Amino acid sequence: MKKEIGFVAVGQAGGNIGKLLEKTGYTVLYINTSEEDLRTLPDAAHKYHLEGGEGCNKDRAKAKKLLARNIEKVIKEVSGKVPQNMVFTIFSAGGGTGSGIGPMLTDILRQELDKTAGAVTILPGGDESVKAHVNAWDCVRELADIEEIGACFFIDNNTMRGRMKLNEVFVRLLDDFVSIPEKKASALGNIDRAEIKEVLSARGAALISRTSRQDTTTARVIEQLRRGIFADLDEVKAVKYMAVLAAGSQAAINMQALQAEFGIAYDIFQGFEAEQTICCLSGLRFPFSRMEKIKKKAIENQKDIVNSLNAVSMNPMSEELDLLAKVKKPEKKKGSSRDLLQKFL
Ligand SMILES: Nc1nc2c(ncn2[C@@H]2O[C@H](COP(=O)(O)OP(=O)(O)OP(=O)(O)O)[C@@H](O)[C@H]2O)c(=O)[nH]1
Ligand SMILES: [Mg+2]
Repeated sequence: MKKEIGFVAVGQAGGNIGKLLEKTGYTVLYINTSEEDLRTLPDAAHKYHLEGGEGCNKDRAKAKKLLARNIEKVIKEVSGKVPQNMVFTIFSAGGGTGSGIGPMLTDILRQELDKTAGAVTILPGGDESVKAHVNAWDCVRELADIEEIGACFFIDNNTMRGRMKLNEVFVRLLDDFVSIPEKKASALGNIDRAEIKEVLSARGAALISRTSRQDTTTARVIEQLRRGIFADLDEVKAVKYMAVLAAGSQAAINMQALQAEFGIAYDIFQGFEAEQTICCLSGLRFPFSRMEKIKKKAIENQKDIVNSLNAVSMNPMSEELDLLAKVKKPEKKKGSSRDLLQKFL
């Protein structure tokens, strides 16, 4: 199953997560505007530097222009290096390169290359800059506008302290879910490859949780889905698929209770007798409530920022200090050099 999903990692955060996925056995193409960022990936099999780029210092527009300039080469690169039909882009929403290019590229993968394209995006932590929040809002707005997008994982930097730790937790969760068909089969029921693909193809947000066998109760699974590494779910309940591989029999997880919590699913896939419980919900609403908080954080500082920028661009030193303006100047007499000579002689 690992061979059936490819990744295009854009920007620094994308690269950090891509690196872990590649180590786990997935195909990853890294794209960046910064050669320095790409140099932090010495073991990467496929890297592409956008010509003319030297990093985008959180400037999304700059990143978009660079993608536009290189688009033919990028499409060729993706078709050559990432042959998988199902592809996920990975990028942070708060930076410049990944945030600017990520949504555009996801749409292009879908439309130009006819791939099933989902996204893994990272939301900024509350202690990050106003610019990071503004970028995140713009990025997710663009992502939510893509009609035929697949599953989108919103990793939230607010949920855990260490970013690298967050990356590791995410990669393990995704790999656990994708590897379900390779696990020991149960006579009670299994989740197959087609079902995994269907779950990951659903438009909307997605969540994955893992619960140990001894901890497996419906309440605990709900808690882990809600308090994991992903952005808080939207207040409006909506879900398309629920895939639950349970550590136990049919009685281990109460699907009625799960649906009462998250909404009625269009379809449910279940497997049993696993070593641990792995649950994935997809086709959820985008985390619009969380995005409203991001917008609030950006706007609450708007007045101060506009004032600062104005304060710097204004020049209050309007008057000229012509101290000697009132000193009487001697009248200039005009005379010929011959008259002057006469005077001094
Ligand atoms: N979880 C996580 N977040 C990260 C990581 N690296 C950066 N971030 C977050 O990503 C945002 C910064 O984006 P980067 O990915 O560094 O930016 P970029 O895409 O390289 O864009 P520019 O450098 O601005 O051109 C901030 O919100 C960081 O907190 C990472 O490895 N893991
Ligand atoms: Mg960067």
